[in-house]
Amino acid sequence: MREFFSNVSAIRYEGPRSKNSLSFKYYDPEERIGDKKMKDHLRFAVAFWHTFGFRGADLFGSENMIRPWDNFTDPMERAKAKVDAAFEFFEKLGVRYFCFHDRDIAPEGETLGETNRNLDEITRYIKRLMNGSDVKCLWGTANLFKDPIYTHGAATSCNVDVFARAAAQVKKAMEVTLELGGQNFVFWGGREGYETLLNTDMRFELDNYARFLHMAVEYAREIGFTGQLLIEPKPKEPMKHQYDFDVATTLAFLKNYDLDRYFKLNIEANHATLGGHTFQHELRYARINDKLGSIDINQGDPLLGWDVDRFPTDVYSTTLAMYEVLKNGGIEPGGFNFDAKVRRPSFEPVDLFYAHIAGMDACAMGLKIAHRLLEDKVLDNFIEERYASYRDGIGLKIASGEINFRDLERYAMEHEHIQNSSGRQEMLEAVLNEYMFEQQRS
Ligand code: XUL
Ligand code: CO
Repeated sequence: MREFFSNVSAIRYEGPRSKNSLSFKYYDPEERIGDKKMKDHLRFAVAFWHTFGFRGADLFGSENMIRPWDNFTDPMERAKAKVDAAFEFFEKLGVRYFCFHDRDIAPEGETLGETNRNLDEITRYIKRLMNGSDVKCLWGTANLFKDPIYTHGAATSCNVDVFARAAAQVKKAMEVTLELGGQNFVFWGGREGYETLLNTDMRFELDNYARFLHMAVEYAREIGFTGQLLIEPKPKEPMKHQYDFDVATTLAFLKNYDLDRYFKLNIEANHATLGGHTFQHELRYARINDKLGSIDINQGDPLLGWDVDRFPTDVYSTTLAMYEVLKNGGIEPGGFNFDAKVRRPSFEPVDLFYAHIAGMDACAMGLKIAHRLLEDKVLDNFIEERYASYRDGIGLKIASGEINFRDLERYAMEHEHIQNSSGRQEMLEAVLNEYMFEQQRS
């Protein structure tokens, strides 16, 4: 097979003392953390779009990135070269999953039929490469936001022809995902939202969105796609307001339309922060509702108010994220998709390796710290103690739903002297730091 990253060989675990930047310092796939090996906790996936499709363009500048798999004039040849580069990258990095949009992997033709035939040909090509490796597909999705036809939305478009086209596209993307053995299928409502309510029938758009998702559920069942169906919340960008704003909004929508039993959520770190939440908040909200399905692992920038999709290097954030994942008992069949892109000045192909290594190591560090926090029950014990008053007496009656306002008034009159205890936030933050920096308390 042709080589696109000839200056990089397989990335190995060399431990924290290694000075080799093309090695893992913390991600040791074979290391056992609790009941599983690290590689089974951290089902990392590479995103086709950012890693092999992003060329560095921004609002002010054109493409600047060197990508040797682009050097083919025929679009199908170029698509195959991209797949070759991708598999070389997966193998060298030791990542076992990938994620893709339909339009990431194959060029569009003159007609929908031709586009679908292109997709079929590339799907066969990918399958052939998958056969010779243990790389699997974490999830597929349909790109319902790039084409100008989706100007007013896809499933929430005011134009019925667009609704039908979006359905046809999801139908095909689902077939391709099934063909590639995808373990999940994602819906990110990139243009499902509005720019102004002055021209928007919000109720009708939400009803249509739900009808669309019900048809998707039905079609998945019909073709035997048994993977997890996921919705990826995001509050804004590209639309001013997106309907799947955050976890809470998305759950309310799913429940309203009787869709909640079919879907879980794909939580993205930078979408959480765009919505005014921490990543941990979104993971927690999904987890306690049994809806934590998969993760798009990246990070925002506190100084920038849009979706910057940086690689996750903030270990505080990965620690608290891994804490939720471990509490959830893992996220399989979901995984950790690097929905992240290198910065425009990091334009060399080797930067793709540095970026993923940085992200994988930060997740591994977070996993190890979160595991120790859980083993020692540092936060669990504190929280348990904090709510102790609900474990007996009147507290237990409240918690088991056996009391009313009348009884509570009587109790309150007999207990007028109320004493609260400190929440000890700063103490707990210091404890977290001790665990982060491995200075175990004696
Ligand atoms: C956009 C985003 C998408 C989805 C898949 O912000 O996160 O890449 O993950 O469409
Ligand atoms: Co995403």
